Amino acid sequence: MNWDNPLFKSLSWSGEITNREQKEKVAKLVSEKVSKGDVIGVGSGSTALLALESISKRVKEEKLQITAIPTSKEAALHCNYYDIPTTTLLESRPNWGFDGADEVDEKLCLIKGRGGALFAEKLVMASSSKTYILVDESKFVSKLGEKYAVPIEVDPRAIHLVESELIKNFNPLLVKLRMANAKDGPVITETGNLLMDVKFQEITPLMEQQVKAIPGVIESGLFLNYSVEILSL
Ligand code: ABF
Repeated sequence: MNWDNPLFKSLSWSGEITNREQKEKVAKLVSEKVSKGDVIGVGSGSTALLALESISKRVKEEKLQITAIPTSKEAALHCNYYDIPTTTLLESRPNWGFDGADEVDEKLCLIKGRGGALFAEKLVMASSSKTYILVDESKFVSKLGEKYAVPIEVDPRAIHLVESELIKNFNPLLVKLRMANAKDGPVITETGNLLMDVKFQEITPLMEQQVKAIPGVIESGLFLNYSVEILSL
């Protein structure tokens, strides 16, 4: 694949970046963590993109050699855009990583996956001894789930089973299949699965394992006990 093609360059980021100023400052903080030779897990989303941009400046200025393990095709494209070589979890393990989040509580538990890349984000995070979570102040919550539903990636054959098990076990307030739009139908993840957004009444410490134990659930956006450090202002 020739990532140098101008077509890919134009694909860098088309979405609007909210709280850009704060995110850029946090991005700069993470760029200071980079050392020569690091293998770095690269998260998805706008904050992770700004972090990558900031890291790429240091890499160029100081001629640091680093390798990235991207958590999505979007992140892989961005790495290529910034001339940062990539590898995979099959070939290497990250020394550390960085990623964004949708919600963070005081115990450093997270909800992630609004961008739909939660499966690879969790694989990379679980493979890293430390992940910096980059957030602006809008991401802090006193109770996990207070703003966002929890995304759950589900094998398409299992959507009815997963829905009924979720209702039976947790009596959630809402279970919704994530739609791209009415015309295109549901969002399909990079691994060919569907996403259910689930608003739970309460999120308890064992819930990540309990949700994952439902047959057909590939992964959830609950990141309840990982080695993370929050970088914020
Ligand atoms: C990824 O990007 C996701 O897990 C999370 O949903 C989202 C956060 O995006 P942003 O940094 O744009 O708010 O980290």
